[in-house]
Amino acid sequence: MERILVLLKPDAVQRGVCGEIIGRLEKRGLKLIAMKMLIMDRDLARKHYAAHVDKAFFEGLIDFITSGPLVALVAEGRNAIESVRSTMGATDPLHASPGTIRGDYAQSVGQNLIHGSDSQKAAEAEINLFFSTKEIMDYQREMDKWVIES
Ligand code: IDP
Ligand code: MG
Repeated sequence: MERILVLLKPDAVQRGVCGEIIGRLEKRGLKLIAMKMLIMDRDLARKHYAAHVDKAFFEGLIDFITSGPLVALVAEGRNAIESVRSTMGATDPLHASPGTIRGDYAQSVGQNLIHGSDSQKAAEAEINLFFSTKEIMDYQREMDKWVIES
């Protein structure tokens, strides 16, 4: 099964929409296998966003993502990465379709509520940055037979 690291960014915590966002992922059928709240330090933030180090918005992004508590979680499912990223919507909320998290709740590219890994390789690296092996739960969910076609 595929895994993805999801962050409910500090704006999601401040705006009180974490439950709504997690609910949407759960209702999509994704299985939550790890979750915690933390404040990212700049070192972790720079590692997490290393791919963007040369972008003009990099320092602003690091300021924002370290500005307060966020929720980190790992979701699992068949095609979890595409499922989560299509539920998130486009990076710039102005171009995100209505019905997506960003399209329904966000206005600004720098405050777009949610992060989701964009590839299996990125997901593995990002999950390892936030979670130890023992923090990732291994359990069966009875409903999965009603979500995932065999
Ligand atoms: P993603 O979050 O949809 O995967 P990325 O291109 O990986 O988008 O960018 C990482 C984050 O950097 C975005 O979620 C957004 O918060 C921020 N970002 C991306 N492009 C811009 C920009 O043009 N200005 C300001 N912030 C940006
Ligand atoms: Mg990205």
